[in-house]
Amino acid sequence: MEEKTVEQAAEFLHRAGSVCASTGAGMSAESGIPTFRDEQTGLWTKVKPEEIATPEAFARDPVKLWEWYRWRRSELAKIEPHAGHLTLAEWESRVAELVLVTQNVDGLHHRAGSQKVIELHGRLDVVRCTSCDYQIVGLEDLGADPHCPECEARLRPGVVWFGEMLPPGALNAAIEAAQRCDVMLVIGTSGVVQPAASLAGAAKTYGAAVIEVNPNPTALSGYADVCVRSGCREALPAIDAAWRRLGS
Ligand code: BV8
Repeated sequence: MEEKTVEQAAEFLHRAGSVCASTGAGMSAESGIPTFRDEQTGLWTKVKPEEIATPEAFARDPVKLWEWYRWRRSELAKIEPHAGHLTLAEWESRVAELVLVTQNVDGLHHRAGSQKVIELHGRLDVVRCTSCDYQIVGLEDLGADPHCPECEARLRPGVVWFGEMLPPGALNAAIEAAQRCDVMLVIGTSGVVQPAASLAGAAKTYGAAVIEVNPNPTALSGYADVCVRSGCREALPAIDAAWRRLGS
């Protein structure tokens, strides 16, 4: 990992009053969750999320889609947040404001202790009724084709599918945080999925310094003042150590 970019990132954070961290699947990769576009394992090799994580795919074959979510929920039960998640949680007390906006649906930021988390695409550990307002939180196995105990309609994963609107409150809060921040951290996202990918540009337009933490260049790299070309599990603690060397 290039020491220079780590030091530069620490400098920006040291001077920041407000920080927005935007995370994607690369944040969870080192906890063992496959990303969407990197080398895939298991079911990911055979499917394109944009084609199956949709209301149409659920209407067409709910049992097949539930098989995918049942597998992903079972995987979630086996994994832990890593040092990068813990570092972001700890940074909430290091700056006046740190808002964490995540595209991830795995809940790892909460488990790591982050308090101010905006989840743009929902959560895998939430399941809700397609008809009434029943919902259940947890990762227990609900079977192959779960139905609502209240109204008997089919249950669905509590995530936002492609083609579905994001939770309006979440998206507005994320845009405001991006526009308000002095530093935007873009961590582990390819910048493909909209409107989440627009946050980095919004932050840049409003004068923020943008730091990308990603081993690979992405669609958002052009906005970055600093690119830390490393995995976030190693990069975030390294930036933290450099920041501490600058004094609290
Ligand atoms: C919507 C939940 C209104 C489900 C997900 C323009 C404006 C608005 C919408 C659109 C638009 N253009 C197109 C659209 C439609 C669509 C879209 O963006 N399509 C894409 C494919 C072009 N967007 C939507 O439908 C959104 N809805 O806007 O509503 C609307 C509606 C209809 C029409 C128009 C507008 C809803 C999108 C939400 C989809 N749901 N998840 C589930 O999980 O089952 S998206 C899912 O995929 C994730 O949540 C995440 O958002 C995305 C994956 O992206 P990344 O997180 O970036 O992951 P990726 O694998 O791509 O990249 C990983 C990165 O990590 C890589 O760069 C890699 O190098 C890096 N990495 C790897 N290891 C590490 C690492 N980095 C650091 N450390 C490491 N160790």
